[in-house]
Amino acid sequence: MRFIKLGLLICLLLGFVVPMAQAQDGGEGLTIGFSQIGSESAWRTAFTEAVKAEAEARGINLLFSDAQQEQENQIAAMRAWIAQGDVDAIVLAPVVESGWDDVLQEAQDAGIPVVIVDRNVDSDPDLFVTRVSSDFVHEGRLAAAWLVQATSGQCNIVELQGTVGSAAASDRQTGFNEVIAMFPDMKIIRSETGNFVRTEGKQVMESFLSAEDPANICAVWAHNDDMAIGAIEAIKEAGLVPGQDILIVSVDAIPDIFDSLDAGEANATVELSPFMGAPAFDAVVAHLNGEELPKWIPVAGKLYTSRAAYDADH
Ligand code: GZL
Repeated sequence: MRFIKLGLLICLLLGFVVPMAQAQDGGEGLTIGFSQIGSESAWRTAFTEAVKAEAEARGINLLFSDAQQEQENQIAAMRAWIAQGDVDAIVLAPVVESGWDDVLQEAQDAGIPVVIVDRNVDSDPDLFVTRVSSDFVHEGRLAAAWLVQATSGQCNIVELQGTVGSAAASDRQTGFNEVIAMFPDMKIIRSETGNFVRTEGKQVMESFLSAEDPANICAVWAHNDDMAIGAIEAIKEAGLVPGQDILIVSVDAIPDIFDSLDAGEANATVELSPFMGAPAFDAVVAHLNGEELPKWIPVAGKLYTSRAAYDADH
């Protein structure tokens, strides 16, 4: 025993440092908790499936939690993973921006790195490794710029907002409003949340059509395609022609919106890639291997007016 201690002492004196456990390139063998918001939209479901498939392909042991749109469920899942003691990292898709400081601090205190995906948190950036997401403000700008050119800068717009308090909703609104503010005859005349949900988008659109003379509504700006498709149903049931009587612009580029675009019932959608699992897992591996990472890893998306144009890019 004495010789072992002496050997260790010599190693330490000679500067041999036992290397930290290095994560394999793709993350094989890691246990990662993925806290997902829910399944409120077709895009969210596609995002979940893409992350699970990526984890499977990499040999990552993915612990998955569907929070059913409740922040408290996300926090509970994270706390369970922290307590479990063998979770190497957490990937968090936060439902809203605020209320994450404590659990992020607890994860950091437990030595568990957190990567944010998709929506943002308003916590101190030192509390998470990085954020993988699209640029929501840019998405709003693209949608508004398209509508300005489609209407020559004259349009009364009704807005279907996403989840109140979410970065996706507030930032898309910011970007859209920045652009239309340059055009005095581009006006938002009604705005209400449909929570990114198709049925709620339809219900809110029905209320807009009751409250306004439909002839006074030039366009729908929906923060996601699911609510846009709900609005299309409401417009048709009101005897109007979506895509012509009332223009439709939204975000996500889900398969169903391309059916509407090609039927002439919608006009434009801004792509939001669901494939954020790979950059998120790469960030976990890089961090575990001691690499410095930027605080934001952007995922790009373009505006499309047809499936053919989208397919030409993918
Ligand atoms: C935005 C994302 C939004 C999608 C919706 O990145 O958080 O949430 O646009 C989803 O479809 O509900």
